[in-house]
Formats: sequence, C-alpha cells, structure tokens
Amino acid sequence: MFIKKIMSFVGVIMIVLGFAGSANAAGHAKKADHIVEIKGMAFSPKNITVKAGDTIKFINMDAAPHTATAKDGSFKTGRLKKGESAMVKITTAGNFSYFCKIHPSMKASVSAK
Ligand SMILES: [Cu+2]
Repeated sequence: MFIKKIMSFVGVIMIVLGFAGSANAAGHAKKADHIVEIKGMAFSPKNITVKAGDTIKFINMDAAPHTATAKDGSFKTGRLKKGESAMVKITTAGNFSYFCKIHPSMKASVSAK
C-alpha cells in the first residue's frame, strides 16, 4: 500500500519533470541565431552576416524607443521600448539595409548568404 503511494508520487514527479524538460527544449528551439543590440543610438554589430532562414533578435538597451525596419520592408521589429526585444527571420539571401523609424539616422545592414 505504502509502496504503491510512493510509486504514484514518483510517477507525478516524473510527469512534472517531463513537462519542464519539454518546455525547456521548446524554449531552446526558439533561441535566435543572432543578436543585435541597440545601444547608444546605434545597432551593434552594425553589419551582420547571416544565412537565409536565420533569425535575428533585436534588443533595445537604450532608454529611447527604437525600431529595426528594413528599407525594402522584408522585416521590422515594431517599436521597442527599453529592455524589449523582437525576433525577425531573414527568409531570403541578399543585402538588407535597415534603419530606426524613430531616428532615421540610425542605419545598419544584414547580409544574408
Ligand atoms: Cu531609434
């Protein structure tokens, strides 16, 4: 009887751990391939080389809001406040210039191979 209780308790623990494990795996799969920080009114790194299909996470470290908006419209983060981030996917090869819609003098580029 007691053993049976222990076994079912262990079973519950295993299920909980299993869920935690799969949630972790899903989180890991969503990790960006590249990270661009927006800091001091600039994109860093300013020029990044990726592979077609890669994801880039833009993180705004500034107090000012920023965007990362492709000139040709192929990707955009939307407005990012301090500490916010957004992930975009570069679906095709090419050179993509992008800028901040709020501060258009902030320019950078993505080169996708
Ligand atoms: Cu900006």
